[in-house]
Formats: sequence, structure tokens, C-alpha cells
Amino acid sequence: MAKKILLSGIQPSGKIHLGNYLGTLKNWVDMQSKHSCLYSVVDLHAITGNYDPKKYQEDIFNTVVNLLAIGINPKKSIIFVQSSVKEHTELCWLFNSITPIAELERMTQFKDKASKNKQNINVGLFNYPVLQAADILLYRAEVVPVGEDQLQHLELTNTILRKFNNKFGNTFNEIKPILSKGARIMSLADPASKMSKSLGSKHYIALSDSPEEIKKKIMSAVTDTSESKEMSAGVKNLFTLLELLADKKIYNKYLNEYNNKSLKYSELKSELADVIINLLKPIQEKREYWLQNRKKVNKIILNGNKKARLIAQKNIIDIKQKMGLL
Ligand code: AQP
Repeated sequence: MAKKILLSGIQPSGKIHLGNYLGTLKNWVDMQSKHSCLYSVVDLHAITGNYDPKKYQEDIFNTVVNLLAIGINPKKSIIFVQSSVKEHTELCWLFNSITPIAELERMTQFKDKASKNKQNINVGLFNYPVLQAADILLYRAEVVPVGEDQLQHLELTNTILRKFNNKFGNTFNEIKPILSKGARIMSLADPASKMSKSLGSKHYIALSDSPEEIKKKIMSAVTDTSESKEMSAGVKNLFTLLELLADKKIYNKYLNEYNNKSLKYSELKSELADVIINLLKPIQEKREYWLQNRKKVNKIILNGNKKARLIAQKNIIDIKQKMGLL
């Protein structure tokens, strides 16, 4: 049986945090043998937020370096930059013509991002999920690994493809979101919010953070904020990280201590910091390797762009024919 096509994207903010890694990117690595994978650096999405045009190319490059460092293998998967394939924006426009405004108005990520950045509520930010649908369906992808925050957008992709199929004939198969166990990692400093770069550096651990930075951030992570008997969101988050990264025995030991009220948070945090430092050490070494081999990275990007373009150019013809545009 032919392998299913998988597509997922990451914004080129230069840094990748533990939430991105455990929520999605680890899955990207694991799925390379099962599916035909396309991984996109979604530079057209990220310009809907605040970014620095002068260092944007470097951010895109660093994002690809990070993907290579975590284990995305360009011999197995296509790594490409979204804006190098013009058909993404073309298909976004085509989908605009069948996407109800009311559906976009429901999107919680738009409401959230708009409320946090009132000076820059642009049409692109509103339209973001339509471009995301185009990213996926341009390659006829059916499998989409994401974090929990993206589920609503993927439901909209299914709404758009159903509308397309009804109006223009059966073209796209329904897409299936794939969630990992770490689908929602919370901020270390404000565990009510998801771990996110835009909150500031004490809220997240970047894959490039030094052991000292990691220790400092974990040791000062918020734990109990109230006298509530329930496990607080901050402690739960530390346990989630430990469960995902440490041996089951170690996790159970701390959980038992928590349950019989003998747990010292400083010990839990110190253990967790060490586990994270060990996880990141080989990734950071590979990152150094790729940073010193810029030519190889650039070649990987050019090759990936070329392969993605070939698939996109073929698929858009079929879509435009169905819509009466060719
Ligand atoms: N906290 C998280 N827990 C689990 N998964 C997460 N993802 C993001 N945050 C978490 C998943 O990471 C993938 C890449 O997402 P992105 O490039 O859109 O990054 P983002 O969500 O924009 O990351 P930030 O740090 O939250 O960026 P800002 O603050 O700039 O908006 C996606 O699959 C996402 O679900």
C-alpha cells in the first residue's frame, strides 16, 4: 500500500522550544518511516505577527538547522520553505472563495493573538487557517501531526475540503490530526498559558538553551500557587515533562512522594533539569555540526523546495480545472 502523505509546518521564529518539540516535532521524527513526509518552514504564516525582516532569512535558516538537529532526515523527508512554492498563496485565494467568514470568526487562536497584539490585527492573521488548509491540501496530505492548539484549525481544513468536494467534485480525503502525549506543554512561569516564545524567555526552554539556563528556568518554575488540594497546573506540567522524558521508575518515585506529601519540589526540579539537559545535549551537538556546514544546509533547502514545487504545480492544475479556471 502506498504511504500516506504527511504535512506539518513550523514558524521560523529561529528558536524551537520544548513545547514545540514534545508537542509535535518529536512525532515528525518518529513518523518519517511510516509516511511520505513534507515539513514546511511556514514563513508566510509568521509574517502575520511581529518579525524582523532584516534577520528573517537567518531565522528561516536556523529553523531548518533545528529540524536537522532533532533528526529530520532530508533523505527521507522533504524540508522546504513555504514561500518558495507560490501555489500556497494561490490555493489560499481559491479557498478564500469557499470559506465562510463566520467560521474564521470562531477561531480562538485569532481571538487570542488579536487581543494580545491590538496594534497589528491584520487580514493575514484572520486568514491564517485558510492558508494552513492550502498548505496541507496542496500536497493532498491526509496526516497532520500538531499540538492541541492547532486542532480547531484542522477542523476548519476539513470543513473547507468538504465544501470543495461538494461544489467541485470529490477531490480531497479528510485529514487526520495526530496528537502526541505532550500535545499541550504549559509555560514554566505562567502554567495557565501554553509554553510559548512570545510570552518571554522565562516561560520556555529553547532547544538551544545552555545547561545553566535550563537549570535556572526549571528551578524557578511556578509550582503551587494556592492551597488547593488538587495538583496545581505548574506541578502537573513538571510531572508531564518528567513522564515524557524520564524513566518510568523515576517518574513513579516522585509521583509517590507527591501522593504521600513527602515531595520536595527542589528535588523534582533538579531531576527534571538533568533529564532535559541530557535530552538536549546530542541535539545541541548536531546543531553545531549543521551550523558549521551552511552550504550543506542551503543545498538541502534548495532540493526540498524543488521537490515540493513539483508536487504543488501538478496538484494545483487539477484543482483549477475542477474550479473551471483552466
Ligand atoms: N506549548 C505547546 N505544547 C505543545 N505543542 C505546542 N506547539 C506550540 N506550542 C506548544 C506546537 O508546535 C508546532 C509548531 O508551532 P508554531 O511554529 O506555530 O509555533 P507556535 O505555536 O507559534 O509557537 P509559540 O512559541 O507559541 O509561538 P508564538 O508565541 O510566537 O505564537 C505546532 O504543531 C503547535 O501545535
